[in-house]
Amino acid sequence: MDWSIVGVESRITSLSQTDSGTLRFDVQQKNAYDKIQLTDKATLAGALEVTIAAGINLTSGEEAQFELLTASSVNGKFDIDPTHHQGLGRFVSVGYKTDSVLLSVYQAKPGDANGDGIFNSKDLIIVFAAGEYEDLFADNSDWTEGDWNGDNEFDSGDLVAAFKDGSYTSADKKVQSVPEPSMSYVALLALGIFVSSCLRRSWRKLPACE
Ligand SMILES: [Ca+2]
Ligand SMILES: [Ca+2]
Ligand SMILES: [Ca+2]
Ligand SMILES: [Ca+2]
Repeated sequence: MDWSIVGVESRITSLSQTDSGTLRFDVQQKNAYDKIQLTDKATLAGALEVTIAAGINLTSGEEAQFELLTASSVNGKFDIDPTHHQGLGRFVSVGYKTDSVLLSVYQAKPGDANGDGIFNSKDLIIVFAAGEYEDLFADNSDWTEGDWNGDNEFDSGDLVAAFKDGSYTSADKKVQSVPEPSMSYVALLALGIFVSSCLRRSWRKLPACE
């Protein structure tokens, strides 16, 4: 199924997708996107493709949800769905409910490398493990590898941008009210720069920091 313009498809009552089938949706704006409304059941098995227009500008930390499909019941899942990082901190995921399929588009805050809604030590571990901090290769880092200011490099400018944003938390999971940071911005920035300079020392075979 494919539409050149966005719209609601409600002429069909049920849907049975095969393994080789592909459902394509366009998301043009927060309130303008393709949707399938079924009165009977939906069976999913193939691929889901979603084209999201650049024009749906989300602010930092904002999540938009799109109800792509509603049915009396949703059985199965797509074999292939667009759950991934799309670039520049935009994370897309697909959620399945008993009677609907939801697409979530989330604009992560600087520092939130894995797009789980919080910036914590896990994100720092992820980006330093990627090993691209001030490396010798040009334009080789994306958001999940520490580039939080969009210049395709992971360097001190990204740590500054992330800690300045002030969303760092010691919490392990996203909670409704984000707790106050347990350390000050300055202390965390110093820690980040210390860690990164240690990593660079060990990379350059200089004595590592004790
Ligand atoms: Ca995170
Ligand atoms: Ca680089
Ligand atoms: Ca990379
Ligand atoms: Ca950068």
